[in-house]
Amino acid sequence: MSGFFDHISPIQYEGPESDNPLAFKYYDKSKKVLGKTIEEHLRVAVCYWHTFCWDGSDIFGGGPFDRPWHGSVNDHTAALMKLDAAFEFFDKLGNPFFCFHDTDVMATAETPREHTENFRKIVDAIEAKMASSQTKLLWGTANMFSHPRYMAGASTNPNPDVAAFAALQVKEALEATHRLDGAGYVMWGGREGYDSILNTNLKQEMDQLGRFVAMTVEHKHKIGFKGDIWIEPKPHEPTKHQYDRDVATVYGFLKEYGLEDEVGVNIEPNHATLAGHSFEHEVEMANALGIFGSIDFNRGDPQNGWDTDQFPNDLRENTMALYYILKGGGFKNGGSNFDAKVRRQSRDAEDLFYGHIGGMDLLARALQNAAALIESGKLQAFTEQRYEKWESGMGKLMMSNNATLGDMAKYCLKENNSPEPVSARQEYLENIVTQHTK
Ligand code: XUL
Ligand code: CO
Repeated sequence: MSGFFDHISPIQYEGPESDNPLAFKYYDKSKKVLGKTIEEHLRVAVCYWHTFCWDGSDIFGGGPFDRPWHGSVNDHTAALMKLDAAFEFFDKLGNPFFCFHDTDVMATAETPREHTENFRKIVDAIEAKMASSQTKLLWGTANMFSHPRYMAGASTNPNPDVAAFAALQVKEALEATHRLDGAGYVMWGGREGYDSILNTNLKQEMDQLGRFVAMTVEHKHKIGFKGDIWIEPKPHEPTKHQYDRDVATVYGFLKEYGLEDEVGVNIEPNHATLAGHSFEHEVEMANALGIFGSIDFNRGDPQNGWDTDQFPNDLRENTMALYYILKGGGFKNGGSNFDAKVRRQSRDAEDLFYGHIGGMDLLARALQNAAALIESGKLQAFTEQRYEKWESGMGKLMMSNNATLGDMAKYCLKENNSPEPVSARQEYLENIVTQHTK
């Protein structure tokens, strides 16, 4: 045991009446909900980057966090210390999964050879660590946005040598994810976008990105990785226009490059709201397009127009999102990754526990609310009834490709019917959600 969290005992479920801030009040992992345990439904993951890498620095100042596992230089010894801290944290929190970027886990590298060497060395150590832990890998990814070489993008860079470095990173990270038995692989296009159209060949960059994602899919099949690949939409930040702005845009991109059956989406609520959407809109859009994959749970700040990555705490928002996740069949390879960071003034290691305990309790509650909404059947019944006329008559003929525009017009004239508007009952439905938000 490395002893970074000696003062914290393993987190237990104590129930809603508990006063213990270091206990779960709702995340009763073995409780059954709609035939599966809460743990099996949610597939909670802790992310490496915000939790173990970030030192609390922001654009105005250095890092105030107390992180004894951060070495003075990020060499392999420091990477091993961080790994010890991470698995001690996982073992105490009891999260079944974790997620990482290559650069989160490894010693800093400058050249391609150094990158490969340092990354492979730490993947060996992660594999050994996982052998004596219950925590599995939800997904891996490559960080192709922090290093200045990626200033103008990774695969969308004007310089193909930068894309080649990105290819090396993705190849290594995908192979490591496969080796560590990850359920998925995420591609967030950190700087796959542009700041000014004046210096950008948009079509060329989109084609580069399309080919790069296709090469990643080809490599997945070549190495026999059976997990999923997910793109993580975000409208802007760091670039002004990110090519993968929201779920619908990503779907259009996948269609354009023939990848819609191969790649899904990892949805993040703070990215959804930055794009002007609600979280549940993005989930249901992914369901409708058949590309729902995984979630990076967090929240933004309604008054701040950027990606604040706070731990989720809005019960209604998450009840709604989980309702649409369950309605779509729930998580398969995906899960609930907390892409969330404690605030800069929450400097102690125990604040990391408060953040995750709160998030897991919230999701457990939201899941049970969502299950109750599914079981009541009221929202579903109302929506089905609203569209039932499409199951017969002219509606059915149109949707089965058995009517032309002329046929519809002829029918309309024959019936000579001016349809009466019908109430959509929004408040009635909102009251049902309120009644189930407990
Ligand atoms: C950035 C973001 C990333 C991805 C992984 O906004 O969400 O952390 O989740 O690269
Ligand atoms: Co994310």
